[in-house]
Amino acid sequence: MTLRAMIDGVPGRTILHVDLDAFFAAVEQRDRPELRGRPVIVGGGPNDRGVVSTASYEARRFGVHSAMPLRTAGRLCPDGVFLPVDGRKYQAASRQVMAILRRFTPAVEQVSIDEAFLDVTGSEALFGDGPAIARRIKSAIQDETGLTASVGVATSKLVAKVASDLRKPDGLVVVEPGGEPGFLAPLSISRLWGVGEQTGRILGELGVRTIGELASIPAEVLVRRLGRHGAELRERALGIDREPVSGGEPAKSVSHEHTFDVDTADQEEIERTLLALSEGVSSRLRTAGIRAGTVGVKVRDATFRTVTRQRTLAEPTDLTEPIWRTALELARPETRGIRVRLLGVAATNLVDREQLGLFPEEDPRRRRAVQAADELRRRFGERAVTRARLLRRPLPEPFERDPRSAVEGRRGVRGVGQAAETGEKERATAGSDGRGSPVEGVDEPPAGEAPEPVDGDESEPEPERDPEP
Ligand code: TTP
Ligand code: MG
Ligand code: MG
Repeated sequence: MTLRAMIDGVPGRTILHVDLDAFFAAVEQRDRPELRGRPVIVGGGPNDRGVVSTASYEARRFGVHSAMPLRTAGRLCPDGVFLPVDGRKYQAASRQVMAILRRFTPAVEQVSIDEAFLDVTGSEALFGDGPAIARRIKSAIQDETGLTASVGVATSKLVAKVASDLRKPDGLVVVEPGGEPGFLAPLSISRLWGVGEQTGRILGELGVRTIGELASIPAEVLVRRLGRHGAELRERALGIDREPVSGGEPAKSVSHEHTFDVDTADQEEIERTLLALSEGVSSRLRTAGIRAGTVGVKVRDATFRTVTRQRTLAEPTDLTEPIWRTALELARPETRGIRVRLLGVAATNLVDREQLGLFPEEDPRRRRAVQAADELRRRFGERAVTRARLLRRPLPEPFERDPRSAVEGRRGVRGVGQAAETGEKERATAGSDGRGSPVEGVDEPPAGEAPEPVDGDESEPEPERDPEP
């Protein structure tokens, strides 16, 4: 197939990639005008042990960049203004920006706290062509949030992303249809998706440094050295990427629910069940590489009166303990003195992996212990590693669970993918949650929503975009 034919095979799309400039630092400079024009480094103090989350463009001139140890940044830029991470403030700014983007198309795929793809193919009649929409978006973001964004406009996500990164800050780069291979050719292969350390090394051995050089290598050679990945890379080097902008929202909640075989007023049973549900939720969060900013509970009593409560955490988490603690605090006032039919725990306000590298609270030993537990679950299955240790034992204090400790009632546990609503009391339709055996004793998902898989260990993690071969 000729290149032209391959490109013609993709119906013409107009895709934007929008990425905020020096995001965390820009929010700080916006809120404290005395910091504008100064080197600002977000992540902690210059003597702290963590790493830099981001640096303002003024600080980047000193060689400071994301993921660099703060102490190195302190040496490189001793007059820099070092600030702690204020995740809540950045989340609020991020939400504001994403809302602006959704005014231009419903097809907004947020890929991290400060960036998103937009498919504006259908919006052009309303708002003008791709470059016009990009300009409108940039000025709306500037006017309404005081932040600057860089935007790439192209026919694919791949090329739009490369383009948005090319003239930062405050950039606007438009790649005309058909101009993709020429646009990419002089750029370093490190700008392509799927070129990590290993692939980069192999390509280096082939003498390939630029995307143009990559495109000129015969496909057979690339396939011999890199397998199927080699063929994909070559397509990418030519600017071919058919991946759609996923219009829908990313997963909004992870939740597990349990319907008791017999309504219960036993606080200990209720609290243990909340632990099991919290563990299921946290395990799923870890599998997906996300954390929850908000925890909710659902309590349904014997008369089908349903109460939901939710609370935002001080810091997003994917650990059982803080989820369980919050669930207990929320559920206790609602379960006191009533017979409980159903309990649910939901994690909402989800933040993604890219944001996770950043929050410096991480204790690496604890993280390793949790990962070991997850690994055991994956290898042996939930039930093989979780025996009935908790059963008929006093309820332990909240803690991050030992991988071998038990979660009882697992088989009745199932999520319905439903976010908790703040403080709302609703009356459910009687009979909507018929019960029986643990497996059948599961709530019907609301119409149109698929039930989530039983237990975290059975849900496969999303494949990485471009696993190294
Ligand atoms: P980026 O968009 O990668 O970086 P940036 O917005 O700071 O700068 P640029 O102008 O180059 O886009 O990441 C967005 C935010 O995510 C960033 O402001 C801080 C956070 N972050 C980290 O905390 N650690 C990291 O290693 C990276 C890459 C980002
Ligand atoms: Mg950015
Ligand atoms: Mg970004």
